[in-house]
Amino acid sequence: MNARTTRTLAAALSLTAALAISGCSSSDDGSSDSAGESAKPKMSVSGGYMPEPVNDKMAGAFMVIKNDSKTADKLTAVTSPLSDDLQIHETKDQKMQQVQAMDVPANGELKLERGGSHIMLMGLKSKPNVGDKITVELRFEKADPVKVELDVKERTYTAQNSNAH
Ligand SMILES: [Cu+2]
Repeated sequence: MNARTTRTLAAALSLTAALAISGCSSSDDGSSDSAGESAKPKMSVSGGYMPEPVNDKMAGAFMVIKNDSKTADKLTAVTSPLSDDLQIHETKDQKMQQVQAMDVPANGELKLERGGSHIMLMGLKSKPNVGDKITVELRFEKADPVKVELDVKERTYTAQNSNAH
């Protein structure tokens, strides 16, 4: 009588243990796919160019910066071997003014184009000529920095995707 009771009890205990283990392992499965939310935005740049500047005092740089992520970001600084003073300019009432940062919307783009927002290089170390390539590095609030090579184009050149045509 005693032995049978013990065996039944043991069986009941091991059943409980099995349930507890399977319950535990099934709750583990759900936590593997939560990486997307806090992912860093990633930028891609296209159509970068610099119109050949008149002299070595200043030059403009134009491009389209695309943010393919769900996280909004900001362009905060630009550097280049050609100049120690790169500025981010916006154009308001046909006058340009320096800003500290410029939005790159989530799943959107920041267009730097003639007559609009652009990058300005001040006090050039040499005067670029048509055919040269200029390297600039874009810094963002969240995304990793992006190095871009700009083609130096004729003074009147405008990117094909602009409204000027
Ligand atoms: Cu400017």
